[in-house]
Amino acid sequence: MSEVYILGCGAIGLLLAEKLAQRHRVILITRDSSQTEYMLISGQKQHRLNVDVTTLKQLNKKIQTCIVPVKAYQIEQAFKDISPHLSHDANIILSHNGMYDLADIQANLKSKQALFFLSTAMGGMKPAPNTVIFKGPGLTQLGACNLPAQDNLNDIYQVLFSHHFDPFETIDDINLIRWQKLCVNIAINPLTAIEQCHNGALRAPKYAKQVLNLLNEACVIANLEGVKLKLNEELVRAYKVMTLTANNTSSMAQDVKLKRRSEIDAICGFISLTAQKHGHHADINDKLWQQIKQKEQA
Ligand code: KPL
Repeated sequence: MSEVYILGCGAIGLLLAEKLAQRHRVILITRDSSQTEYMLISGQKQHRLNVDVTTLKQLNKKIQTCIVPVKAYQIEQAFKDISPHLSHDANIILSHNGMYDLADIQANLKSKQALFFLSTAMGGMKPAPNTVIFKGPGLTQLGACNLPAQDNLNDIYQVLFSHHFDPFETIDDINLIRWQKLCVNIAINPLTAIEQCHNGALRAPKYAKQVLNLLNEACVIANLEGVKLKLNEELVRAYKVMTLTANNTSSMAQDVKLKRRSEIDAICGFISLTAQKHGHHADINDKLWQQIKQKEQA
């Protein structure tokens, strides 16, 4: 049994906490220490998560393993907050949608601190701040972002993820899985946010052209960046996630509905800006980026 800290109590943070708490001591680092009970609803069943809760201010010892499942635009602050509390050889596991440049974080790590990226297609939705509804299984993948993480990858997999996570993979090429997850989010998140529909609804023929065009642009830009994505494979992946999480409301659909900031900058915005960098256009991604920004500001 080890101790796992989770900074960020979003849907994915709570889904990870529930699985890890079956074998480990899980400590959620929250802003609000008055919230001490967290619940998981899966089908007709509901249970209380077996987790402890603390705040950054209350942390009084160095953390060995910390998962940081926050939004892409919160990573910088989250990392600043948690850094002073990490042990000199801590394992830090980031998990977010969209693309975020990890260079600054990597540059600020101590030489033995290991940085990982965890990508998951599990579906979760929070109907209340302390409750997550499990909305569908999905592949979870873990990869190393620096040399210490490469050395620890197998140990972290064995200790934390070899039980209760199914399907699960460790991955050599972290950049590839980040792009693959980006494609899933490009295909699903903005359209579900605009239509306010479940992920599964996007399988209807009326959305096929848009999904195809969005992913085609993403694959062209990935290839320009040296990442060999194939359109047919990204389409299969996106439609598979739509099916596995058919009843889920994507994180962006929830953000737009609740008038919260979404991750669109790191999803369609990233494609649009990277296209510009190469002297190209990504008009369909650009259009959805603007549409979601307008909804955020409304
Ligand atoms: O990552 C997701 C999200 O909602 O942000 C998917 C995989 C699309 C599940 O809903």
